Amino acid sequence: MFENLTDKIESAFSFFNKITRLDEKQADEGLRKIRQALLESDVALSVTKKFIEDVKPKIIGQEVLKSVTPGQMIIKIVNDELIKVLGSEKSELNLGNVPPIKILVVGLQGSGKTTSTAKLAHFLQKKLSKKVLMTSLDIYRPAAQQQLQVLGNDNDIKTLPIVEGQLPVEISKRALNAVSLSGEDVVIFDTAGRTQIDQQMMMELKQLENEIQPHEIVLVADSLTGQDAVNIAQEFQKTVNLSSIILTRIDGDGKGGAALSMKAVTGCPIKFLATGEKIDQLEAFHPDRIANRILGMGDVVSLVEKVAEDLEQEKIEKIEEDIKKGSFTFDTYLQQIRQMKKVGGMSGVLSMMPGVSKMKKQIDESNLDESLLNKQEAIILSMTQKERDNPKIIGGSRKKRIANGSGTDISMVNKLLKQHKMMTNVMKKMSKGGRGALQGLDGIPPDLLNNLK
Ligand SMILES: Nc1nc2c(ncn2[C@@H]2O[C@H](COP(=O)(O)OP(=O)(O)OP(=O)(O)O)[C@@H](O)[C@H]2O)c(=O)[nH]1
Ligand SMILES: [Mg+2]
Repeated sequence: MFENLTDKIESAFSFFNKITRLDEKQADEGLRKIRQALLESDVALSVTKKFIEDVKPKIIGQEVLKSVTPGQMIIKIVNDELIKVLGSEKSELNLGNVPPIKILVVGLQGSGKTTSTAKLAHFLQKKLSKKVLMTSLDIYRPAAQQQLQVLGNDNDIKTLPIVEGQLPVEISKRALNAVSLSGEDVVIFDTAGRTQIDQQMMMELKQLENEIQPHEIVLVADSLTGQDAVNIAQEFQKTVNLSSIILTRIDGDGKGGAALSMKAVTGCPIKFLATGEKIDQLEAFHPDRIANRILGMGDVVSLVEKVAEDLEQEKIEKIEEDIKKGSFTFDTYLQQIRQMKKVGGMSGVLSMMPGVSKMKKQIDESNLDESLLNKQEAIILSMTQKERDNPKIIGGSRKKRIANGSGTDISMVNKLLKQHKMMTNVMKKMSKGGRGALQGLDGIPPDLLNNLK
């Protein structure tokens, strides 16, 4: 499964692996290959476009970590973005209500509803120790109810006895009655296959939804139909409240376009993948594992994660070291700003240090936003090394040059210089008392906080 997509993405990565420095032109060329790989794998155009738009600034803005290559960095970025597109978190069936949990299974003809109903029941019984009753509401296709009954008998799953001549709504009432007497935890309703253009059949589904009031409406969609599977999901959503998707025939799907587009286009999470005809060929859908399967790069991803973690730790330790020594140059401040942007602003950094909860609260309340950090970063980058080490030498003409270079104005530069001076004083105060003083510090001095705004 996903072999085609994997091959194509790998060739894009081999391009990135050859380069040593990332500039916009090279990023564009590599991204063009990824875009092509996604489109050729039937990923929806809108999803592909958004994917590339989201990845691009991350690739260009990224400082390449030492001990990994640009190619490895990009694999990690693409991996994270894939997980996002696939739905970020593992979604589970909504089983938390008072039993019986009612699950309605819907979908096109031949998509794999009956097989998936039995697989789901088997999964619930075996993995979650639930007692399950299966009920077929397919009175239209000859022997459809018997098909489910046979699957039940073969796999020790209870099915509602078949009574010829009953309508779907009547059968569903009988099933609900039966579970209220025999106490199953879950009742799964298999329905007849229908096309979205068959108005009458779609109306029947609405009626069943009203009657049964299911906790879950599961759409079974054939991943081999690619884009169509996604369109079908959107059509079904117009009639009933879909809450989950099972993608079937993943075993034959080399492209994976449906899997990649489904969540982003419909907003409805994929909860299971069906990977064959057998009863146990159903897997819970884990976006991170799927991304790993598509990229085949799990090792690289964990390597980059590890290196990034070590580096963050190194940086934090360096900042703490500087604070202890009472030295606080603009280089340290620049590091700190970058750190802040990464971990969610100033309060993110402070939350990593012990005993500064009061400061964190003050900063949260003062609404310091990222645009301010960006401006400050630009100002520091416009300083010479001498100026960063010794800000006292920054007089009128230097200020003008720095303001021009950073696209800010002199008052912003003044503000930053003043802030740096105040922070240096705070750091000195803290360093006198060693690290313990950081904990004893009673919040940020109000004049410093005001200046930050
Ligand atoms: N390879 C493969 N075959 C599958 C999968 N799921 C179902 N099938 C097969 O697809 C065929 C149709 O499956 P059903 O479960 O009867 O489909 P259905 O949606 O209930 O069909 P109707 O009730 O006629 O609408 C059967 O031969 C299944 O064995 C899957 O994940 N992989
Ligand atoms: Mg069926």
